[in-house]
Amino acid sequence: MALYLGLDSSTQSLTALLIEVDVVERGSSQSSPPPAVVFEHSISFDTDLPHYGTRNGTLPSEDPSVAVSPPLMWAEALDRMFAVMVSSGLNVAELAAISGSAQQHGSVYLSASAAGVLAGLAPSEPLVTQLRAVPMGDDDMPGVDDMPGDDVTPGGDDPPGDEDRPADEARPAESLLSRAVSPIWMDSSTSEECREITAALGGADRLAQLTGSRAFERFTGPQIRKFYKQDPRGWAATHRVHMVSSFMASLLAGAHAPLDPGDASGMNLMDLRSRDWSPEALDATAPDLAAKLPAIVPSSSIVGELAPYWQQRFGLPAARVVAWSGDNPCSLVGTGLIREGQIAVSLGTSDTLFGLMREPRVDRTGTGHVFGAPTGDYMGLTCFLNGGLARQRIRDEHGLDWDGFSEALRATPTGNDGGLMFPWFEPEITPDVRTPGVRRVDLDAGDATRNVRAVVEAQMMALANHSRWMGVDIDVIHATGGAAVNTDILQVMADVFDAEVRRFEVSNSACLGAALRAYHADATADGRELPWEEVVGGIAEPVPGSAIVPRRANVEIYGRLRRRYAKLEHLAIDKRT
Ligand code: XUL
Repeated sequence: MALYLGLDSSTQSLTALLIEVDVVERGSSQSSPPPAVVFEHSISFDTDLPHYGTRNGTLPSEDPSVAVSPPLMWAEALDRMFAVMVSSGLNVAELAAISGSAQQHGSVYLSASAAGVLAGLAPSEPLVTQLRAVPMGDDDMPGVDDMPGDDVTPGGDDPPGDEDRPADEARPAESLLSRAVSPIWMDSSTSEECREITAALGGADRLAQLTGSRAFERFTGPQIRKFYKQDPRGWAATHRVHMVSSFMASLLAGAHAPLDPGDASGMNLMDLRSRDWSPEALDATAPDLAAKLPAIVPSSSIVGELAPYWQQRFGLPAARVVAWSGDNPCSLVGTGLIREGQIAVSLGTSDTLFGLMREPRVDRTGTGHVFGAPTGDYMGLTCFLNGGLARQRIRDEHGLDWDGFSEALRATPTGNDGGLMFPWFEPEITPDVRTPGVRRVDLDAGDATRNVRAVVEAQMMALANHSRWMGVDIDVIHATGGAAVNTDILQVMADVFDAEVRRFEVSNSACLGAALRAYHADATADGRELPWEEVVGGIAEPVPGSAIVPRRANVEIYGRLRRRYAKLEHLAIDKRT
């Protein structure tokens, strides 16, 4: 038996999931038992580590466009997680490999002393105490003697002499960090830097073709540029910029870890085709950036072994540390999407569609993203803001509950007799609609049942139309998220996409994906060829018997309606922007 650990460092929590695999049986026959989940645990940053003062995982900020988190909180959570895991009674001596998933786009800024601190971690002291300690003779931390004490949150008071720096950019007390805080994916404060990078790269389309996405405020390149512009001294003191993923892997390996293409593609800095840094994009972002970034390695790379700190403090073996990736690439594996043609649609507060792509095709409309996939392929991802939010607004406006919502859907004909809606209750990401407002065509706003059908049909047609850029012939959809329990909504999805829809119950899909990636990388490192079908088989699979098949007559109706919807959407956007 072998244990594989997947960790997920997300915005609000750190989750761990261990799978047990009968590697001998698994290597010899296809009928061997699939991997089984034997441990799952979550640590909430706000409630379990309240001394960092986060709300929903981020530090309070007066500027609503700023979203930063304390990176030492993530490190402390890791330490706590191992303590919980080893006291669970599992035979941790069987731990063979560890990988991880992390919120994408977040960045961690480390000083020149970080490599020494990481390599010299003593098992007798908690991790975070050592990361925070100031070694003697450290001269790359100005005013270090005046630093706030351990009991001050990183986002707290400015140290003396740093009056001009924004509060959330206070020079850190920690020798390891050259910046106390990490900007994360919820930050939208870099519009100016997005414009500058876009101009330097010759326009949004060119940047998207090169890196997989046009410039987005939350992407790491614009965030790095903002830091370099606002705090040149802090930038000069930065020796290594890690993503959350490679920072966490570095803590486990006790050395600077490389980055995988899945997470590196969320930076506006990686050349999508070469899977290496784009010198042009680096030049457009900040000086000396090439020297400060980790190397990019394939996702299945072993980046080291568990550092002596973890082995000795927790009685763990020298398990392999596998490159971490972003949460979306990990979710691709965790939802069993390992061939082109399978996609996932997550129906949550917002709706997200993602799937594997063999080729790096890029969205010319600039709303979709292309990331590296853990399989060595690519993945496309498109996010629709007015998802569950819009369904709920319609439900509430007409005084319905979810059963009533379903009844309304069943009571109305496919195509809604021509009644259409553009449900932009909030500014929409896909398509890009900055000024919100719901638009209706041949539809009375007071007609409850037809508005229910209109919102669902609109969302499914938008999902289908705005995923065409992926160039994927979709045959199977794994539907996840709260609204995936509603089979009436899933029937519309099947009919609009002309694809079979299967319900997928995800809990911790990113974390499961990370554990499965550890399993795959471990086998590969041993020279065993382990097909991805075998990795996900029996564990990352849809609910048995949940398949909903498209109905021919409805597919034909939606084929025509989708074209009409696309045309009217253009007109509606013109009126909104
Ligand atoms: C993807 C994105 C989010 C974060 C969430 O572009 O910003 O999905 O990865 O953790």
